[in-house]
Amino acid sequence: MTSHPAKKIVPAFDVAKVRADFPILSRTVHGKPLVFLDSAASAQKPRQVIDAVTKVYSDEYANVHRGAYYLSETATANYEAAREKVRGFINAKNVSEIVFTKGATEAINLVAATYGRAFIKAGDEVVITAVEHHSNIVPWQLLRDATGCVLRIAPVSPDGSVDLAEFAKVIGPKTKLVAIAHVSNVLGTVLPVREIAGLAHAAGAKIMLDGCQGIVHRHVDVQDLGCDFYVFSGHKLYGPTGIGVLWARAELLDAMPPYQGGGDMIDTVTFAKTTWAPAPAKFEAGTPPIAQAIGLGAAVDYLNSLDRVAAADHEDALLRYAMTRLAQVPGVRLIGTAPHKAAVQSFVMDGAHPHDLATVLDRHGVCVRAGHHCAQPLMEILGVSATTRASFGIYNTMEEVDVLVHALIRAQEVLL
Ligand code: C6P
Repeated sequence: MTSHPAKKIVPAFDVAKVRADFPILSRTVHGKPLVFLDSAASAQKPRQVIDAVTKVYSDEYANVHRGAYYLSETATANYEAAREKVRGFINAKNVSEIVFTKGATEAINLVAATYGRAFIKAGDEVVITAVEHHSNIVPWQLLRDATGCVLRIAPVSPDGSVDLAEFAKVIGPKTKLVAIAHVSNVLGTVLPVREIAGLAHAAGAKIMLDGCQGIVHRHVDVQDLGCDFYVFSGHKLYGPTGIGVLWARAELLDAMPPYQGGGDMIDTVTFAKTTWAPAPAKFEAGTPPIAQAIGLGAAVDYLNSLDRVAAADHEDALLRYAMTRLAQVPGVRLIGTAPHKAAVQSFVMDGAHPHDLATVLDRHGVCVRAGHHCAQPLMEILGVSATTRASFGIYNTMEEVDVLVHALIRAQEVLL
């Protein structure tokens, strides 16, 4: 995980102030205060994002890049301003390197379908890891089926770490692309992505980072990370659903063929031949998710208004506290104890199915995710069919960890 740029030191993170920005956190569920511990699936939204989206639809809505009238020009300016906000947020060199997609899943499919089809041939190798989300497995299987390329899997250690020396063994002269998670959505492991980028580049390969979970918990500087592609979804970053980002180096986007054909991605069209607009328009066929992009811009503004160093420290403290408290519950086993972790914790409890556990926790107002977390191959390696997962955001508190632990103990009484 990248370290944060130097910022002013704030003594403590004001979580109460942050919570006040998220209207949903003051509601109850089953008569209990909401304890939302499923931000890795999708984060709640601050008032600032909700207001920004409402403003688009109530005040400033029109299609973008098309109309010669005031409202369309305003919508276009706001949409493009969101792109610039995202550029600044990840320190991309140029705004043309920011492609809006409908989410990380679409962004990965875009890379596989365009870069993959154009530059990866039969016998070439794509390296992923054992911890990947289905969204970073299946697109490469589709590419394998289409091209005859080979999918190689870097192993995961029992504690959830991805070992660099083991990783090096699956990279070789045939590797064309390394596509790996920045942070595991199941284990919370922070992968040594800078070092892996070094290995990939030394082998002459490109590297794509699935930043869905990574960008949520730390400062991301794509230039500093040394990657070639970085993707993420807006909805996990406190923004709306239906918007995601593909960042890629300009020369790669220039070389890649378009993903979909349609309006906005063309330069000229005749029945005989079509030429493409330059990136990012080349990859944004059709009317884009306008309000969603502007909402993501508002989420970026919101995060920039916080001290993100203090926010990350707060999340790390929550994780450490949760790991300690959960491990003390009899019959609970933590899944994912790597030394470098972000605020995601899976666990299993003897004699209780994760789904049943999640259902009982819900009666206490506690929202957690249970299941395979879209990582079935990882579940098989870990020897479990499912886990229960608590994931933390900037708005969670130590008291909520206590509520989780208390609810788990009550669940044991009900289920065992
Ligand atoms: N993980 C979770 O509960 P989309 O659905 O496109 O926004 O994101 C897909 C995705 C890709 N990579 C990683 C590492 C992810 O965590 C996710 C989404 C959610 O863990 C929903 S399955």
